[in-house]
Amino acid sequence: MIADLDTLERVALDALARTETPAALDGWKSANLGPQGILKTWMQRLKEASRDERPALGKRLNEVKGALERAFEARAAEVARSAPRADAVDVTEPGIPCGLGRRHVLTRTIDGMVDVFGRMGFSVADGPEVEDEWHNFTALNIPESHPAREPTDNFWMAEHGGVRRLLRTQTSTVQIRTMESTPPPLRIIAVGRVYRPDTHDATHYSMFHQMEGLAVDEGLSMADLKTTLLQFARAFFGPEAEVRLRPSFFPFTEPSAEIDIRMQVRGQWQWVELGGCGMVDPNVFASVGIDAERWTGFAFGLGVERIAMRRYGIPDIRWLFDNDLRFLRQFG
Ligand code: 2NM
Repeated sequence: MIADLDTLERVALDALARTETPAALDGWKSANLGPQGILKTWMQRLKEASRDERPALGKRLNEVKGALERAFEARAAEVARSAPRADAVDVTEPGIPCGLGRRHVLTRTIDGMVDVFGRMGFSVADGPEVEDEWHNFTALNIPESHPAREPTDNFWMAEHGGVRRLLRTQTSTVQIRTMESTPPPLRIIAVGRVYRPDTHDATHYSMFHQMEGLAVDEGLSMADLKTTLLQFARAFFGPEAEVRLRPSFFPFTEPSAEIDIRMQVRGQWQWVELGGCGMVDPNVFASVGIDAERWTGFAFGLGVERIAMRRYGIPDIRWLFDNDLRFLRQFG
């Protein structure tokens, strides 16, 4: 019987030495030290042993039990130190291949436009898409009664601190904010999303992108405006591009004009309407506290989708926002 206990101890310690994981340790523990383990069986046998054998057997059984318990604690500590944790990162595993992304065709267009205006000394200004009436309308010389303020033409939002707010309908809000915070001379472009309720079709979407430019300096004229637009057109659409200004009206500029650019579209020269422009109205300067007797300014607004659609021959604006990668993958 004592010899059997010696064997038990040796076999158990051998098995323990071969455990590598917390799960294997648990298994070993319940097989040997657990309530249904082998030592429990031996306790049973001890009771059945003869009166002569019992003291020596009991002593040895206690020794073995103590030895296995101590060995278990020691091995558990070793395994905890060396075994990989469940949340550990195996740095030798092959990585998950990640496809190379690309810029959206609108981002690509915007980057190209920013690059050209950047080289003419314009820096990029930014502002919020949720605006108040002052920055979206009032400061831009748009009267209280103007139809542009109608609920059907705007995404009006809940009042905030007694101020009516809406999703901006043009990026001129950024020009107003910049003029309020920065004294002239100024040369900025603002680019971003604008929102107008519209039924979606091939040429309309309730969200689109604008790039607006503003220069404020002493002695600026329509000639500076037109040459700036011409430099842009030539850099962006090719050296043969031309610019035509057609008289128009905007509340925030006087005089105002539509911008047409003559460019080649699939081998055909044609005039394409790309936006509007004009000399900043003195009322706008008054709103932002700029002295209109000393400073003059020109401003223009260009539609980013229109430019991208012309440039890449995209016939439907909705394709830009469907997130269909089969379409978007062609660009960028
Ligand atoms: C356009 C057309 C004409 C414009 C005016 C201003 C500001 F704030 F300076 F008065 N920013 N942008 C402007 C002028 C925008 O978009 C079609």
